[in-house]
Amino acid sequence: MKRLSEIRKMNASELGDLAGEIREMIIDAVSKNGGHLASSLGVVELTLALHYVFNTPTDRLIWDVGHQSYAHKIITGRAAEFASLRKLGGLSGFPKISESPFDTYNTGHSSTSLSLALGEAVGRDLRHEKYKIIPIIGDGSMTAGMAFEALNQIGHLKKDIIIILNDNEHSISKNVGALSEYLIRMITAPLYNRLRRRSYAIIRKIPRYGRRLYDFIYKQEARVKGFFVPGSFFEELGIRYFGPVDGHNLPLLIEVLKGVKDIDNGPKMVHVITRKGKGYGPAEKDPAVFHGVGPFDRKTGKTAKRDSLAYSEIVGRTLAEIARRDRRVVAVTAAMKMGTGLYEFEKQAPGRFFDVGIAEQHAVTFASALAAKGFKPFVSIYSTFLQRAVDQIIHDVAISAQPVRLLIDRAGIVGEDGETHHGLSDIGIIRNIPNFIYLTPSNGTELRDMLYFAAEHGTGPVAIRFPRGSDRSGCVDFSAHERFEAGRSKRLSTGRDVALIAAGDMVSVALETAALLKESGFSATVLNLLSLKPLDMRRIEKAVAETRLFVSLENGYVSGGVGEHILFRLNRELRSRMLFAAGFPDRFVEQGSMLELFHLYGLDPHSIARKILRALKVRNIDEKRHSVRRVSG
Ligand SMILES: Cc1ncc(C[n+]2csc(CCOP(=O)(O)OP(=O)(O)O)c2C)c(N)n1
Repeated sequence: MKRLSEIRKMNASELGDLAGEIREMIIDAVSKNGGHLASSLGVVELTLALHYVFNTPTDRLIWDVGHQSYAHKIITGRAAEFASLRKLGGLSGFPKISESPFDTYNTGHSSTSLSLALGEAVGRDLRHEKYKIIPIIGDGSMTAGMAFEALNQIGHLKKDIIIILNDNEHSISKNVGALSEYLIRMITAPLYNRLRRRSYAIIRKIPRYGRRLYDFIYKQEARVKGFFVPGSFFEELGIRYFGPVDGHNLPLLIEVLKGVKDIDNGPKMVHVITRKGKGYGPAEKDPAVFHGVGPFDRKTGKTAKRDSLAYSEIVGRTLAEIARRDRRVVAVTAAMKMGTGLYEFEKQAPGRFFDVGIAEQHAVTFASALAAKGFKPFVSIYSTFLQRAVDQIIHDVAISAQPVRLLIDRAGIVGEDGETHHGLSDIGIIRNIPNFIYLTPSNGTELRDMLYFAAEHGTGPVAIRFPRGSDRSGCVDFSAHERFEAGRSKRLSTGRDVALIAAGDMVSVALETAALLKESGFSATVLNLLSLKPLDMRRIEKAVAETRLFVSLENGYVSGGVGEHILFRLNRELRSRMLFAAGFPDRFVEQGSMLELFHLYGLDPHSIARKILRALKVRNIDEKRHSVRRVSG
């Protein structure tokens, strides 16, 4: 791969060839490692144009979410390592400060780029520095409240920022939330027409490309009118609007960006139209599937078939089933209807399905009012994104004990997406909010039972946390469900030496650990907690009292976790039997496959069994010594 200084000297046709080469590299790496394919393919020309026109890294590109930054990584000195994308110890799938000076901020969650850009612009100006700041935000990310909070202040402070609005009409699925009535009014409004004339006048003056750009805009206009905030909205906020520009026409993009770069004062926005998945047929055809995708066959575009059902699919199917019988059940997603499995619910009850866009805070408060109106809202959000809505969970749901059902998907480590995406904090957060019932299944059947329980529980909020991936038992009976009782754990085996008190997906680790211990002649009690709140203290105490040592196991941070809480609730004598709390330490966990990470953090059955065996053997020796001393004394 050419160096950036050489790329900046290339002519149009060389740049075009380079775009093709970059696409090849992206498709190749993602087909092997998985990743965010469609978004990254969509911005190859835009990325080249930005680095071509701006003096990066002195000028600062801020990629919103950062999932589309693959081309950026390739042309900023990381081509040789690109095959390690998302691997343990390899390149991150998101911008990462520690990786390169071109990566300006650590990102992964959406809609932070405008706030970062403004904060940086204020800092730059206070320090009398001179450089450009360019946030690149997608039309999906632009729908989140945080982006609007930033726009509000950007228009007010009028700092020199160049916002690139990357409009591909998609969030993960088709973008939602069009303020269409407002738009219709806007399109006919005099301001819009005035603005349009001005934009056209600027664009037509661009040497060589002006005419073509003008024609493109003209053709796009019908479509742009369908976009929820055409330029006039931004203009009203004090942000100069340019576009729309064809995001795959490199020479044109370069000219437009050069023109806008030279306007020194105030915030500007360049509206760029791109195609998600551009250059790879299957991804263009189905951008939602190729938004974030596992390894696939690049010839056919087919992903590997899973042999067991994902937890999210169990949620989607079971809720669709419950909704068929109960018309009060409604489902809410924040732009993740595919990932959360709720597309199944949408098929069953489209009128009771709500995709609110990337708006986790709104999703929770919206659901609280639906609950207040007598409906049964299920809100499914990934653990990591639910962090956005902690105040809404406390203020709008818990205080008034609204029966909102929170489905906390991708709880625990998630693997290759790394630090920004692991869901390690929800136990510490939700367990400490009054009024919540908080459950965690160890398999799909238990998840189904809990969903039925949650649908019927009408006196307060219920949260259910479950991990990324599949129920490994692989056998979920969709024709039946059993009554579930909150606050009751399940004893899976009885032993004398150690009690393994496990939550959620750590139950299978506990069972495997018990099997390993058995091979060495030790027996274990395994307790499946099921309920993180209320805790089944009676059974926990009994299990601990009947064994010599105990270990808690959870897929979350130890600090603030359920093991710590159990320890606090036990009496002094039983407390002294805790050997360790298995979970993640107080640090941000890197990327890697889930198996690798469990191993790295000593959370696989072999590592856990090894520690327990060491302790049991030491105790055996101590106890023998004691009895020898007692006999001889
Ligand atoms: C707070 C938060 N919620 C949800 C997500 C999951 N997510 C990642 S990318 C994405 C869609 C972003 O759409 P857009 O900004 O238009 O970018 P595109 O992928 O279309 O280029 C979503 C919902 C996230 N990263 N952060």
